[in-house]
Amino acid sequence: MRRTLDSNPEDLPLNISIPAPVSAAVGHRDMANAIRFLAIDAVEKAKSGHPGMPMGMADVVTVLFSRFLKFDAADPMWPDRDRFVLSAGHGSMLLYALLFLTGYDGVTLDQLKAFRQWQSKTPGHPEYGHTPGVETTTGPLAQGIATAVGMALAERLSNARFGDDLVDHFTYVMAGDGCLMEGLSHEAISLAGHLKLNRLIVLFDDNEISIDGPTSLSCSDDQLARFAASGWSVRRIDGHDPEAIAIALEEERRSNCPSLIACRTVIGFGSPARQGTEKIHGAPLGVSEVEATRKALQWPHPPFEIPEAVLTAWRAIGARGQDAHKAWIGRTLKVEADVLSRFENALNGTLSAEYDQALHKIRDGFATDRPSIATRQASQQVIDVIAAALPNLLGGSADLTHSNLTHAEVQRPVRRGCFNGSYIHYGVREHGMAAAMNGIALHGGFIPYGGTFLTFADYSRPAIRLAALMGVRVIHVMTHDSIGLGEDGPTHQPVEHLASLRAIPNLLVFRPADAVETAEAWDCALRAEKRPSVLCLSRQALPTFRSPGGGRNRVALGAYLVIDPEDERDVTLIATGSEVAIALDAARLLASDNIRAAVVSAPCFDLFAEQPNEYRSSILGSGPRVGIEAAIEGDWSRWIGDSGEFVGMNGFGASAPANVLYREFGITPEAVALAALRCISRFRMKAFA
Ligand SMILES: Cc1ncc(C[n+]2csc(CCOP(=O)(O)OP(=O)(O)O)c2C)c(N)n1
Repeated sequence: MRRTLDSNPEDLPLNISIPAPVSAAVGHRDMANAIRFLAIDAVEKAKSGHPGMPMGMADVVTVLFSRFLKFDAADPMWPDRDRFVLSAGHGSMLLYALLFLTGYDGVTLDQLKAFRQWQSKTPGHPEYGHTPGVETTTGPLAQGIATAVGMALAERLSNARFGDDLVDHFTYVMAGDGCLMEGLSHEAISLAGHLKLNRLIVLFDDNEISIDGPTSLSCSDDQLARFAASGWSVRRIDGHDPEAIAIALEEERRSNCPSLIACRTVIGFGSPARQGTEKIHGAPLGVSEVEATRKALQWPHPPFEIPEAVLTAWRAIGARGQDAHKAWIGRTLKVEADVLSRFENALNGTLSAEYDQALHKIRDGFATDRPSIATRQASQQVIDVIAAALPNLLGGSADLTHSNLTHAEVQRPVRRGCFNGSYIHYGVREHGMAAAMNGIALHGGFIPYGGTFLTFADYSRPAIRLAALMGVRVIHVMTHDSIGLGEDGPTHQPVEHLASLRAIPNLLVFRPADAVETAEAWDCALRAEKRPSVLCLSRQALPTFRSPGGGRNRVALGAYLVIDPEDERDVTLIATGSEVAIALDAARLLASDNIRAAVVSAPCFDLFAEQPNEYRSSILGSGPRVGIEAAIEGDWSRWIGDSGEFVGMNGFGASAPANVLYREFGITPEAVALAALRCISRFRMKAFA
């Protein structure tokens, strides 16, 4: 697998021909310098940013975009385009310069001049959905490479379903030393190598510099050996030699496994005083050094001025893919109507009519049968029926399939060379799984879900946060959601996780209380096209309290009344998940003392917060309130107010059977009833005062 080829043309197999440079009129040097100086000038104007990486990698991306990348700047969302992921997101000006030069709509010279400014299309780091041509949000190092693994996997999965005519593209990643130092990169590299994702090519900006100085300060890894050990095809080239870059790309595109091309570059290439040092990583060059760099690189043009011939050549590159694009459209017209409609439905993430029926049927079945099962088991039953109705549902787990209960009967495993399966064994790689799911969702064609224990949400949190920031539909199935998991003890018992996940904007955190709510939570998550979701599910069995009738999805309201005393209520008990049953028992205890308690199930704080004020007030009531959740209090005061009480955890859990833990930590119907009485009396005292 390991190659020592130094990109000597004589080493090439005879049948390989390398695409020629696109423009005969303009040389490679000027094409690459256009990128360098747009980056230099934009950083200079913004007085902040990272010029070093774009200056160093300009030669590599010039060759990639001009001779290899399949794209059509006029249609950034063409499904069969190659993906280009800038994992080293701090070098965002590299990408913005390319998008401007190749002619992406809206990425104008004025936008480059507004680099890093309020509401510009050129924010500090690339943001998906904000700038056309940006395939994923990057900046947190290694997220890009790990997301790209998901994209490359989605490409193979789609290809297996729809064939070469519709799906046949590469995913290119530009990653730096920082990306490869991050632990996440290991999970990503390992998974990609295992699955032999041969359409994935990583261009490593092998400049041996990071912020603190030479990478030798902190890292001695032999990156080529490391990737090779994970089953990658690897090589090192001179990243400033266009022909070496072209040969490497051409060869690696034919590899039967993922490829790493370590491009030995000089950071800040062309800056006489700073190149090759950390000084050029993340600071403007300054007027005199910019001048010196212009001279050194023979680029006499004023800031932001691209000579017409150079711009024309770059624009031709932006249009180079139009023929391939047209040919692809032609092929789509030739495929059978039902294949095309399946393809379109997959790309649009459509929920089929069969899905609607299946979901309603199982939800109503739960309401009628009222099973006493764990919500993870209810989820398993939901997945079983919806997977059969949703061909674009893509399951998986980080090696906890049998605990998360995430595998549907109809799902066959995805394996290397066998991509028509729909269940991914992500291995013990929670972070890699979460990032790959982002890539799968961004690529399109699938709705990914993946399982782990809720306590390990911490391992995947950075990728979950990015999913929320990007607004992509990925579904995290996180089971064993409280001390209710019992004997595994405090390492496995989440206490702060609900609060910390709820703190992420644009993330839906569901904690269903019974089988019916579990089905409804799945429905909400699947319909949330622009938001990720976390389904927090119990290990232990919970009674079903919802009854048949009323087709309305109550979970979609975020919170609703389970017990609604007909007259005035004395107190409102608000609970989530497994604690709703405790609240219901507490209400019964209070009723025996003639205290009228309303019980609210609040499976999703985020959705409840979005309801109109009147609805929220009608649910919460105007009297005293008690919140119950086997977790730390977090921002429960939002719902219970200053005079409310919270019954939950104050610290970590412990190892014991669940019922013992609930008793010892005081999360019982009796404790809730007492808290309610205290609240009521405080409330009345206040009223009299
Ligand atoms: C997870 C994460 N940690 C830290 C940073 C801050 N940071 C941005 S770039 C960088 C150094 C990256 O070095 P390298 O990849 O070699 O980039 P180069 O210096 O070659 O541009 C760091 C630490 C970050 N963006 N993401």
